[in-house]
Amino acid sequence: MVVLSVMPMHNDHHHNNIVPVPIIDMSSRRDMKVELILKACEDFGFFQVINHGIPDKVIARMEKFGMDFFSLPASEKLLAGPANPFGYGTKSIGSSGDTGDLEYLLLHSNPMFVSQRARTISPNNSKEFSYVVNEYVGEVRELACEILDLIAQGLGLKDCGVFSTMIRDIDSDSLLRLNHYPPSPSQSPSPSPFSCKSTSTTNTTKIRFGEHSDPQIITILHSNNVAGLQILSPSSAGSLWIPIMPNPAAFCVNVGDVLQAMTNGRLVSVRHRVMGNKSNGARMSTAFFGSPPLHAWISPMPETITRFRPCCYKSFTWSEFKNVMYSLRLGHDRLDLFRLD
Ligand code: GA4
Repeated sequence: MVVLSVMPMHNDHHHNNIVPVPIIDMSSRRDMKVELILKACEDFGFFQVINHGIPDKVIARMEKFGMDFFSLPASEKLLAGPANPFGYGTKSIGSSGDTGDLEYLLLHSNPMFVSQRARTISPNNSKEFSYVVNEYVGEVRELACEILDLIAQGLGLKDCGVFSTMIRDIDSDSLLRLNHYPPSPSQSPSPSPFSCKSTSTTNTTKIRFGEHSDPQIITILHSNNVAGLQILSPSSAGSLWIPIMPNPAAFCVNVGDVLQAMTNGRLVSVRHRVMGNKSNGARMSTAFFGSPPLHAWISPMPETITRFRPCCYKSFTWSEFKNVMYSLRLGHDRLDLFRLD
């Protein structure tokens, strides 16, 4: 069965808009998945998957480790930082001056790097930490590959494994990021029972992680039941932000810059952000960023170049792209620098 969810818009300028964000049932027929996933990637660069086959236990174990880590005293967490780019980070994002209302753990997904990091992140339990991370990464990587093979089929590519091969490569530069957005300060301490002010109706929204696109091929994100993620509707001329309802039974999937380049702009690397408001609790999300190896060449696939869609991106290596991305701010449209004019 394929379900399309209908979500209300909360946007200053578009009060009455209803935008359906696709939810795709991974247990449905292959041809239906191919069609719907491709359309979702063209229209939104984003969709959710349910019945994905990743055991709840694997997700729960990963998230428990995350929550236990973020509950430690600041002095202990700081021993696993600063994030440059890997390790524990708080407030600062990247190295170009961006900040957010969160703390995070950023890890390279290669098991060798995981076990090195485990020693500072979980000194008393490093073997178990590595096990839990490797198990989680193994599962989400497979889900990413399954989705990428369906996308390649939908695009009619001769080599349906062209994207998944890069992520499965032993030298893949894939990452895992755990984000913890503490409850807004206004929420705690809890209001006095004698106070006559109502706090539940105040709805000041605050940016917790600023607007950006993900640089990699594909992102597979899981979150707890706390809202905050919004995507920018690619079809709107102005800024039309679509709130994504949290659903712990689903994974969010989004197209990254590399997939946009390799599909010659047919699939869109969606801009997204995380907002918080006074009624939010603590949000935790776990994102897997499926990446090519550093030396891999990225160029539009020949099948995506047509008379109506001439080649619009230069060829570049992932390492070249990474150097550019780290030199720019979070919200920069970095892929634009690789456009052919
Ligand atoms: C955005 C997506 C991932 O979270 C990330 C981020 C990375 C970082 O936090 O180190 C970057 C950002 C992200 C893109 C531009 C640069 C690099 C922060 C930043 C300002 C881990 C990634 O790969 O790119």
